[in-house]
Amino acid sequence: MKTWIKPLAMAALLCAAGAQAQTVLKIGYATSPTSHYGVGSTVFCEEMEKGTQGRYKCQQFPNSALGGEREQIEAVQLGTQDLVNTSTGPLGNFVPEVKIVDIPFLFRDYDHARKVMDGPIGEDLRKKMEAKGLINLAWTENGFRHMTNSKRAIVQASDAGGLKMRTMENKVHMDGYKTFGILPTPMPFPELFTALQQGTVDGQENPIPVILSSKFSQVQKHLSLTGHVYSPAALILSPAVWNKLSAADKQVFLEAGKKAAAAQRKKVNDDEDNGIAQLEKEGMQVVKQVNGESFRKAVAPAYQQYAKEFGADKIAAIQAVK
Ligand code: EAX
Repeated sequence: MKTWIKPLAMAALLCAAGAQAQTVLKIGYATSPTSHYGVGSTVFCEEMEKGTQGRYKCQQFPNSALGGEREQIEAVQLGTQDLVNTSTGPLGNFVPEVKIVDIPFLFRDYDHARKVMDGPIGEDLRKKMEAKGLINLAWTENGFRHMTNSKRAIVQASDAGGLKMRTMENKVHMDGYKTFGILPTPMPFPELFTALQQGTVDGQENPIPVILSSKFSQVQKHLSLTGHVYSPAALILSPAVWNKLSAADKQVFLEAGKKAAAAQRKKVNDDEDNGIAQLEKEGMQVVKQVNGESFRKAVAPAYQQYAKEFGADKIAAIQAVK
C-alpha cells in the first residue's frame, strides 16, 4: 500500500507545482560551441524547447565529445544518441545516394548549393535518409572546403601533387583528390589536429569556420582558397525520438531545424567574410588567387567515374539549378 501511495502523492505535488515531464535530448557535433555547428545547434535547441513549452530540451556535446561523425551518425541511427549536426563526409557510408553532393566542383557558389539542398533534389535525399533510419530535420552547412598544409603554397593543382593530406572517410572526395596528385589519408576528424601537429599528414582541407574554430593556424602554415568542394551538413534526429513525437511536435522540430540551418549558414557567411583576415593575423600565408581551372581540368576524368556511379543525368540536374 505504501509504495502505491507514495508515487501518487508525488505526482499530485508535481502537478500542483505545474511541472511536467521533460525529455533531454543529446546533440553532438565536431567543433566548438561558438562555431557554425554550435550556433546552428543552439538555435535548434532554443526553438525546440520554446516550441514544446519546455517538454523537450537539449544537452549539447560539442568538440566531438561523442566521437567522430561516422560514430555519431551510427549512434543516432541506433537510437543511443538523439541528434547530430554533421557534415555529409561519412554519411554516404550509410546512404549511398547522398554521395552525389560530395562531388568536387559540382556547385558554383553558396547560392547554388543552398538552392539545391533546399529544393527537390535535397528533399529527395532527405527521404532516402529517412528510409535508412536517419531523420534529416534540415540541411545545415559546413561550407566550401579549402586546402591547408605545412609544406608550400598551393596555387595550381600541380602544387598539391605528392602532399599527404587527411581527407574525410569519403570515397567521392578521395577519388577526386587523387586526380590533383594528392595522397589522400582518410581519418576521423577528432584525430586530425594531432596528426597535423605530429606531421603524420602534410595537410588537410576544411571550410574556413572549421579551420578557424579548430585552431589549425597553430599547426599549418599555408592556406589556399581552393573551394574545391562544397561540404553540406545535416541536422539528424534519431527515429527512436521522431516516432514518439506528436504531429504538432514534429512540426516544431522541423521549424526549429529550418531556423538552425539559417543561423548556421549565416555564421558560415560571416566566417568567410572575416575569418581569412583572422587566419592571416594568426600567421597563416593565404593564397587567394588560386588557379581554379587547373583543378577543374585535373578532376575531369573522375567525372566519368561519378557519372557511372550516380548517373550523368543526375549530375547534370544539379548543375542545371539556377
Ligand atoms: O564537419 O571531418 C571533417 O573534416 C568535417 O569537415 C568536420 O568534422 C566538420
